[in-house]
Amino acid sequence: MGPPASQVMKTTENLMYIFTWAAAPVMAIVFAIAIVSLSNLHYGDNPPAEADHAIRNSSRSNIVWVTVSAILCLFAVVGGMIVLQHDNESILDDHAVDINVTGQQWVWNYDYPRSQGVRSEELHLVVNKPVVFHVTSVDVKHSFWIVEMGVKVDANPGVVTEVAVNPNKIGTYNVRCAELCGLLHSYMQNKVIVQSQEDYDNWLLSQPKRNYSGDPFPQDKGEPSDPNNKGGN
Ligand SMILES: [Cu+2]
Repeated sequence: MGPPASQVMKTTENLMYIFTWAAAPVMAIVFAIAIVSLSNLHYGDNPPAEADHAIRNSSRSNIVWVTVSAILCLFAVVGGMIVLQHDNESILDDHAVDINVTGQQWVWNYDYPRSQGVRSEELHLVVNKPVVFHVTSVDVKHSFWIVEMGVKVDANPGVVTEVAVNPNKIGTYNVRCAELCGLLHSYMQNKVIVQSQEDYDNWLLSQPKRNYSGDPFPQDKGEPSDPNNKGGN
């Protein structure tokens, strides 16, 4: 995976680093106890009497154990909520761009509302402009995943799910399907191009228009027999 291409992914990555380092001493203690227990360094063939459980019977060590666990859990919950809050901010942003995402075995298609019906198989986004994805599927369950942006949401037939992100780095990234959806599931991937507003506008102008009104979801799914359908590539 390349470097993070959104603040959400950056924060998620930081959170993972923090948890890895926080978990490292716990792992060290567990391994140390396991090694001592499995070796002859311990009590050997003469274990102590059953009543001799200095740690299990100590209320002080129990209090410390419960308090530390609670603080770590609370930290995980609050950290996760802060990360997810970034998504919500993008959804509520008035300047957010809406893009309809349709999964089908085994491609992703993108429709750009207010573009007179531009549809692409390669996702184009504007740098530093929040985008809200309206995601659905025309056949089985898929999962829309922009790897480097930390975006992942189910694509279910008959339902529109939403997810938002603010791409903050110009470049080319990856979309994958994250839900096993049939034979060619592993090939269900394409590129995301994050570009400047100017490049994006030029790209949009250069695309064939299908002249659909820009409703949230077109009834026309682009059947090959439709003479007006020059979308896709
Ligand atoms: Cu899929």
